[in-house]
Amino acid sequence: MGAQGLTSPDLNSDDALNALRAAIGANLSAAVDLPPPVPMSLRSAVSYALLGPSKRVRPVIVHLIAVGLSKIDPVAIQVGAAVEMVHTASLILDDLPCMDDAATRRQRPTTHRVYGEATAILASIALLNRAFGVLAALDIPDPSIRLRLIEILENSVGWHGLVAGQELDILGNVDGDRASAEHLNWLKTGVLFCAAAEMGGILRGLEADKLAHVRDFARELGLAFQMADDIIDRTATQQDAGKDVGKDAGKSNVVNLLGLEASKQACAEHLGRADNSLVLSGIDPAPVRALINRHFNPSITA
Ligand code: GRG
Repeated sequence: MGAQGLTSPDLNSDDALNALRAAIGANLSAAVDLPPPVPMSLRSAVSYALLGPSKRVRPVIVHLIAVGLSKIDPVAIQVGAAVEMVHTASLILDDLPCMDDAATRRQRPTTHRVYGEATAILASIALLNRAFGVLAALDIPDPSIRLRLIEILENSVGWHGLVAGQELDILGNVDGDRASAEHLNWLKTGVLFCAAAEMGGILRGLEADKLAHVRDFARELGLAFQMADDIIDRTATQQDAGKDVGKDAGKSNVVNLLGLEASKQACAEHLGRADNSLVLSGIDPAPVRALINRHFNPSITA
């Protein structure tokens, strides 16, 4: 897929998003087309987890913030691929019996159910590692930008981000209040959304003040997305969600604390704040609004 597909006047935002998603998929596919000596089982598990049907929201966000939908930018696609690898690595671990013990993900049996727990863990580590390799090899003349991108992604994974969020999720919301539940949502989902958007903003060359608006946008979007995910967990069937549902029953997450209707309202408020911040950042909001209409409607389809 070249730039032409996205610039065609015949394409509306929805078609252009599909074209972008296809380009992201093609890049991910090429990135894990690994020759021997990578063992076949590992190679197969990595591809299975990464290339399963996904919305690709995070790499799309990188691209929309970096360049929008006017063209396909190979560097933005690669940065998005790195984020998607981290996200997929986290899903593999999240699904393990010692974590959420999930049977279905991305409309198929979870990676460990197909390849076994040991290979699933190794596939997750391989993806996590590869993500940083992709960033290190980016074709960007200024090495300080590459380092900044690596630092942002590292920060989103580690004990300020996903790993901390997962540990808190396992421990349960010990305070049992909305603030703690939202903090968990921030760590589990907001930080990676924020990293994706910030990396896109850096590729766009945004100044610090605009970048701060981009981070605010992504933080609110991430909180809305996790809320929508929790609403799906409560209301969707496994078939519609494409993954296990009902996993949050009894958890003190935001949706269980507020109830469904108030959660939908809160989700809409997060989206409203996200939109305000996006406008302040100066980035064309139209493509992002198209993405939100597709995936963030809290009435909700997965
Ligand atoms: C070492 C990378 C790493 C992570 C360790 C396991 C873990 C810590 C974190 C998991 C956190 C987690 C599962 C957060 C939930 C995020 C979420 C909303 C997932 C669903 O994302 P979608 O809907 O899924 O974008 P698709 O399949 O479309 O990509």
